[in-house]
Amino acid sequence: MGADGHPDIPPPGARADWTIDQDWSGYGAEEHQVWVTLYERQAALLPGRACDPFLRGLEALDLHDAGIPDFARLNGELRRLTGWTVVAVPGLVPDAVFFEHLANRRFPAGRFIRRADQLDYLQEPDVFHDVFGHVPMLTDPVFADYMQAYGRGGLRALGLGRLHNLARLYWYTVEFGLIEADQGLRIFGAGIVSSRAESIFALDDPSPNRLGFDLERVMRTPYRIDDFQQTYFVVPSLQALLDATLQDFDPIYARLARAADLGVAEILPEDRVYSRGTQAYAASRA
Ligand code: HBI
Ligand code: FE
Repeated sequence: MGADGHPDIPPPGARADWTIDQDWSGYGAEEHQVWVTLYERQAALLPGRACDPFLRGLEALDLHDAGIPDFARLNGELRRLTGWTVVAVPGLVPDAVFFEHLANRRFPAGRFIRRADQLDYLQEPDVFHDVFGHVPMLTDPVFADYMQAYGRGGLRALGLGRLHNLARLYWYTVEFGLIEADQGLRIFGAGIVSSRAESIFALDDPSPNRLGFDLERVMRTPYRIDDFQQTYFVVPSLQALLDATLQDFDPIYARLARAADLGVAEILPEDRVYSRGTQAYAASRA
């Protein structure tokens, strides 16, 4: 076992870098139908909620046609747009393997899809979360660079013992990020756009805090893996997010090593507050 609780060696049938063949022709009609159902739900919900780069990416990749996308076909277009590709993996892969792929502009995506009776429940990232949720943003050149920078940073953070801090950056941006658009707040996080309920909750519910993004502040903020977030962070632009990650993290990690974590729903005097959440939802679930 590695420090992250995953076995260090790939399962039988997977390559040394944990990739497998997608075996697109091996999907059954029921599996494709799960994709179509999820796709139609989200595609109806996201205009006016997801940010323009996501919606444009979804359009450009033409992801809906024949159910679960064929990665070989998808990669033709994605590679042309930003030099990223999608590779199939059996499920969660060890942190170092994950970062190595990202640092080389490869996004590891689960091959399997959730069952038709579990549309809203998911323990490990499946092909719908990974491809519908993550890949449209990878068509945006600035976001594409941000993900690669994160992969490189992940490899460094692992060596420095600060992965728990850096992982919060991924969580609150790549998975659960909001962005300020001309018309108001929009979603860019994959964990939100791939979830029907959170696509509504993250923008409309009075319960969560919505706070301005600050890199070091985000890295001090723990997160929920079991339920909707209690705090969402809002980036002013993807460029601002990329710029924040291009600075030297060493002094930040040095300060974080001495700083206490914040509460999941804490609001600091210096925070830019878009919404002060009631936390009523979180209280109802406690
Ligand atoms: N593996 N397939 C997969 N997908 C992920 O999102 C993922 C992973 N392994 C590690 C990981 N994420 C996280 O621990 C890092 O982002 C911190
Ligand atoms: Fe994800």
